[in-house]
Amino acid sequence: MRNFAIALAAATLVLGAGAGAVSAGEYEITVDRVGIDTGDFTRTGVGFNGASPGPVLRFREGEDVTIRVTNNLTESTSIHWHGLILPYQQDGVPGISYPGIPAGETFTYRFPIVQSGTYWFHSHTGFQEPDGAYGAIVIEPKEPEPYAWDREYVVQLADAHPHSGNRIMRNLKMMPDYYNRKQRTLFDFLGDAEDKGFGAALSDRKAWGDMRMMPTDIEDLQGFTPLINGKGPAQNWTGLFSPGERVRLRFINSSAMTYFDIRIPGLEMTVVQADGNEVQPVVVDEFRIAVAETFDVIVEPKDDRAYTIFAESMGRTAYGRGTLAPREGMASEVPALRQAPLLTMADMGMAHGEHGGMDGDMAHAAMGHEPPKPEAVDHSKMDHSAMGHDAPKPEAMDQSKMDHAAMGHDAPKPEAMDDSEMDHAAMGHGESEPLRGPDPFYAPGSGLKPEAADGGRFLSYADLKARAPLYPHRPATREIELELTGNMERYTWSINGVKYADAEPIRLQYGERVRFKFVNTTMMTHPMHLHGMWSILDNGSGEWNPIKHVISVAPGTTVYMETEVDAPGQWAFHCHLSYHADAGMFRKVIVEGGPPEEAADLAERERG
Ligand SMILES: [Cu+2]
Repeated sequence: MRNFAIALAAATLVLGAGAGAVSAGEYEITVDRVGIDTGDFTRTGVGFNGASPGPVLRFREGEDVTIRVTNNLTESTSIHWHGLILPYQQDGVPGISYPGIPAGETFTYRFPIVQSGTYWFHSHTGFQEPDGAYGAIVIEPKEPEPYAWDREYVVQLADAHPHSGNRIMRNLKMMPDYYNRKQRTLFDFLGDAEDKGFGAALSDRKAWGDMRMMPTDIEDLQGFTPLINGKGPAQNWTGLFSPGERVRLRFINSSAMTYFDIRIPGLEMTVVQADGNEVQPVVVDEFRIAVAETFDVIVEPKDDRAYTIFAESMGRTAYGRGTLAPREGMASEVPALRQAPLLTMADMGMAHGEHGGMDGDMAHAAMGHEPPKPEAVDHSKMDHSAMGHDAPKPEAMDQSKMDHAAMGHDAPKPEAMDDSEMDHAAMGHGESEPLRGPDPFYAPGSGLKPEAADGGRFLSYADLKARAPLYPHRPATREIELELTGNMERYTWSINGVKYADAEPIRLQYGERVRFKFVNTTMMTHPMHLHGMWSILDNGSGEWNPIKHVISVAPGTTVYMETEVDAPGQWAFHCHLSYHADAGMFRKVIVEGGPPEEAADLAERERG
């Protein structure tokens, strides 16, 4: 096992002086059984070129790459190039792009590199990615970037778990709170009763109980060890610098399930790219990175001392830790985990923010709408526009709560967010810290809204503005509403109440611009990832809306993104939490039309 750790360290340290490194355009990758040593536990997993994480692939914008992937496993595999714009047959999703790579076989990917920035690659087969099959991609741009740095490091995060992905999914299906170690206790309840009064505490408790959810359900997979470039906190991945240098850190969250809040005590971070695309620089003290997102930041450590890279999981159950230091072997203080946040009724879309929120009884009545009720899942078979209106079926209703139910009727459609749409259109245009309003990407009154540990600035989606628009700004040609749905009791996750296996593909027309409306009626945060085309996050910046490949949607919120439909073929569109995607929060997208030869190829593929 030790040898694996060393090989892995060597693999991830092939960066540093790497800016300008030669890319031959031809790559060989093997998919292998590998040993993983996190410092807390060792296990076998899946890796690339004999290690997990796999190599850092360095491409150059404008080159054509050929990548031969040989499967040394005894099962099928695949590699998906996350965030890369490429022909759909090269996208690497079994059952959508191609059949996958059978055991013992080699598949050759060929595609042009038409973009630059920080991305990553991972298996799209089963739970190979949570089991360790991921690596980083750095693409050097044709034109120099508009900022300078002296050295750079990939900082790739993961949430290694002692259990295999298959075992985790079996356990979650059997007992959805199997990995939730933060369940509330009678002691917590008595604390609530003291704070809010016994009645309020009781009805609040009853509401959560009726949803089969708990206010601590922020991380439905706990017990993992966060890794930075394959190293656990005790193994302390270290990047070297000379005081006064500008260091570019390419953060990639390759976790299966875990969001991280990242800070480097003593250093400000200038965010220059999000998901591989240039943003107008924002100086922050801390930022949250959703599963599958990337953020590039530049730091300038001036002192001859070590700085801790601290990546605290959003549910505060674990942290990743690395170090920037002038010399090998140095370390700095490791902060304590902050107190775990608690979800509020607002995170369920139950509260109306400033309008005073709902008391426990009202919230309880409104619960009748919620997907967690088994019969609500059947809504999926109905027209989506009818959803949320027919839910209070008699059997699901406590008749005495009828009035409340009527009042709460539209609560799960958080129009509170429509207010914030207006708010954030007006905000985030560069005003100084004290003037910033509430973060529009969290429900008003949310327990999840992050704050910087040391009182500084926490990056919001509202802060992200493209440096230059990638597309001419134009109104969307149509809107598609996608409700993010789930049933925590049975560990099913879905879109519009329908899981992938039962869903029709989403059909888009080549050349249109589609506006997607995500309505999150679950109490979990979902990082939504559309393959093959850019996701333009509507954060109120109009033509400067940031261009991303993952859009994180917090509980109780409505978030919009737009897509220029410019890539014919079949694409995956899913929540990037591995166990949510597998449980059904996943769609196939078919882009019809486009250049004639592509259309013909697609037609043939659809005929099977
Ligand atoms: Cu999800």
